Amino acid sequence: MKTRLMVAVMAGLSSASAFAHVSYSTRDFFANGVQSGNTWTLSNQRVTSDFGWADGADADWGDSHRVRWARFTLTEASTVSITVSAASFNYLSGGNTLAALGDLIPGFSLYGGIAPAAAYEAGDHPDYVAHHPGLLPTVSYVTTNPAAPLGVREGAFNASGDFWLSNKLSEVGAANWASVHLTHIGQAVDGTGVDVNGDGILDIAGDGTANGSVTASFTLGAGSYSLIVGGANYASQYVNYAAGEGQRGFSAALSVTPVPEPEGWALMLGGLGLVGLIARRRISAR
Ligand SMILES: [Ca+2]
Ligand SMILES: [Ca+2]
Ligand SMILES: [Ca+2]
Repeated sequence: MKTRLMVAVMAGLSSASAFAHVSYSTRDFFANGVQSGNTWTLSNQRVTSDFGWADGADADWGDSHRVRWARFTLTEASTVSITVSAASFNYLSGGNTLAALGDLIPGFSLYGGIAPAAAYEAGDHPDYVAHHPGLLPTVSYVTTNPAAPLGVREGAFNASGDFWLSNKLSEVGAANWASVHLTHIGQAVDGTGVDVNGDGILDIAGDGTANGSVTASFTLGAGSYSLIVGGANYASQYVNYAAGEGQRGFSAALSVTPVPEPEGWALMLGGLGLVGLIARRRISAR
């Protein structure tokens, strides 16, 4: 409530800004930059809709509160395989047992970089601010359904491209703006894909198998990365908002395979060359 009030106040001061809550809490795959575990899993994760990720893939971006953020740090170049799967589970909320539905159509985006660590700086808004560089900040909308007007929503993220995050509201758009650049590396969607402009033509290809699970692999250098996970049922926000409000469950897994260093390749190739030399000598000795 307090947060919403503050957002309302800040929106009045800067109506073109969009706010984003970002938390990696409990979703840090490699907390200490160690990747030797090779496979890590996050279970019992929830998102507050089945469309949050897809909503961030259209022109007005999406509400960062409807997706989950995870992070990991690689200490060396690696191939990272990411799998996100729908999963139902019961959870406690306000003393009641509620169900996270297991019918999520999962989608995710991978970015280089992580959101600023400090959530608050004296005099600035405690939220992070998402922003187009060199353009007016964006505001994200959840629906245009006149039967359920929801208006402007706090929070913004770009599922299909780069975006910038800062926790210094006073600097947004200024020349000295201190911000973190999240560079879009790739994305993946379960099922047929997503039509984000309603023309009946898919704009984002799916993995072709609607089984509640999607996997994609990326070859990455050492560094820190953000993973954003959410629902890819773009149409549900227009036709059935109530259903879209339901909590959806998922699990996520990372599998990390280090890429051999150049010296490693040289040793391997050198070894092969030696084998070849021996073979040739044996042939010529006959
Ligand atoms: Ca949107
Ligand atoms: Ca699939
Ligand atoms: Ca389309």
